[in-house]
Amino acid sequence: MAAVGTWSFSRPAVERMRCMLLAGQNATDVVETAVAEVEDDVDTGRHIVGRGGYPNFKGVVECDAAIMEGVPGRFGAVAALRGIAQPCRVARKVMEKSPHSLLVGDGAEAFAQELGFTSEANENMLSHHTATAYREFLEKNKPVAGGHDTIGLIALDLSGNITVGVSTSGAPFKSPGRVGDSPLPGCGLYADHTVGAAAATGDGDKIMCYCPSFHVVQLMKQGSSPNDACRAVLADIQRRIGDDKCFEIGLISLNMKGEVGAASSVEFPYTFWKQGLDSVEELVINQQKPLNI
Ligand code: SD4
Repeated sequence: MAAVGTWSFSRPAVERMRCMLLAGQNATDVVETAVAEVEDDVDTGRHIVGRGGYPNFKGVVECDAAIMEGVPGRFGAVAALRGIAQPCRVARKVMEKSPHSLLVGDGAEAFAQELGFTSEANENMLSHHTATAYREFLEKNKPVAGGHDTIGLIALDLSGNITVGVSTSGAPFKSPGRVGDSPLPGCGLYADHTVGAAAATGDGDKIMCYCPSFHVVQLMKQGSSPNDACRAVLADIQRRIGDDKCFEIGLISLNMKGEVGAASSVEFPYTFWKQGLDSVEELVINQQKPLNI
């Protein structure tokens, strides 16, 4: 059993996953529940996840979320979804109840409503902070400083099931309809029950050009440790585009032995727990210099 999450703010979510895994719960329930709690809370995953996320440039919060099990073909996602506080739960329903794998915009919202989710007014999706930030953006064209806070969580349960989930409100003040890497399989997340799983966070418009989560899992399949796989994928991107031009990307991974790995082009804290540890731990990856491998 093991659990890992992106950024420092994932600590309570990883703690939640630890408790659920120790209680024998299934990896998908664990990931869905932990992601959904972050989504619905305006103060956790501040400003970039679910309720309380930054809106698009029209002032509307639009969320991307996905869930993928290690079992072949088990993937569901939603993108540019409005008015639903827990998009990851809708993504799971797409995986389980829809003949499709990815639903977007109005179609995703209609699907959620059919399954009993409540659509909320946009003002309920904004927090005091994000509503103020949006007004400042309109009045002074003031961009948001920093703030990459997509939640990515991976869980490996007692029975050896692995599941990865991601959720984000995406780039602050993005174009309406903009979709990032998070709901795209291979880009924001990937899982293969023979190997392990990976998730990405950072500049999704760039990340999606490199399928880094798929690449990490493929390297693990060829024998790399989770850490080496993440580092090699980042090094490959840096080599291809030039180290000084590398965009923001953080990667986490977990293999079926419960080993955790990460790499990042920026300072990147991540949190994890594995069987044998008494509590959730946090490690900080410092910006990875290009590797000659
Ligand atoms: C996106 N990758 O939509 C997401 C944003 C993110 O931490 O990861 N922020 O581009």
